[in-house]
Amino acid sequence: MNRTIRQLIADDVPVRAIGVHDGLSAILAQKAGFEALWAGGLGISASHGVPDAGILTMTEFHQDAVRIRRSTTLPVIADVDAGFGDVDVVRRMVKLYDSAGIDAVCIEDKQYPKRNSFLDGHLLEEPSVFARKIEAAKSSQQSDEFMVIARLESLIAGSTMEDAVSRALVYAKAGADAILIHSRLKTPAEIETFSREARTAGLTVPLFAVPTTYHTTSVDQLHEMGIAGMIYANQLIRGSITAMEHVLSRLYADGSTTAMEPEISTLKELFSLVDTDTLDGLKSWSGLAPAVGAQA
Ligand code: SPV
Ligand code: MG
Repeated sequence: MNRTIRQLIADDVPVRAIGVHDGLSAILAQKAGFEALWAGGLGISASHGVPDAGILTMTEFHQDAVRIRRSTTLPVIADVDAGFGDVDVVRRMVKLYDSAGIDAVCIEDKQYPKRNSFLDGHLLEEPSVFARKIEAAKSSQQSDEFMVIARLESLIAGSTMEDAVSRALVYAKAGADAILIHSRLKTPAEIETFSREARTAGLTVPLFAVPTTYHTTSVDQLHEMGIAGMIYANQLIRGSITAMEHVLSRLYADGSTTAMEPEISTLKELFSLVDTDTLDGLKSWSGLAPAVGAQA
């Protein structure tokens, strides 16, 4: 039985949530030992071949989060952009995600059209309007364990540290179970300052961060700074792009797969990852020779 995000945080275990975009990437992340999964908008959008700019619908994001949920037993944090609409949409969104067994949603305080935080042109939501979304989200959850993470984009949108800290207090008062503080500096300076100033100002909920640009800062260093959860949002899909490009260019150039065979997963590994061995329908055929190529 995996520990919940709340339990991990209570035990002071850093929660490393790795961004995944489908069932297979979720299975691989669980095998690798991560504590939680991030069903991220960038990865899921990219897997659909579209930009992370509010293009996919709530239904599409929800379906992919459910696919991730069903493939693993790890806690799943779903990135739900700015909630996909106003408070009424947020209420329905929470019901959909909570009833599907998703452990947490992360809602960001940006206005539509929301763009990925590493792009430009962000419009921050009014703190009071966003606080109502958090209240609506919290009042719509059915399971006690469900978490609503309020994501602060002040430092992404060029606003001040003071604004970030005051918003954090407003969102926590509205019921947020945790705050995600996002920064795109190359160092964790903003994260460290926010953590210190927010605590001094009275913030008590756990903090999450997204160490994409300040990647030289380790999990332990971030934990020391008061960060409970680290979201590695895009590294897995970036790595898979590199792997796919490598295989594609080799195959295109070589005209056969022979040279790359030692570098790619065997069919046996692939079958095993998705539990093919446990199929009853296949067991009844076990006396027969495997299909051609199945030993590869
Ligand atoms: C995502 O993975 O979609 C995120 C995290 O929201 S970030 O790309 O850092 O904005
Ligand atoms: Mg996102």
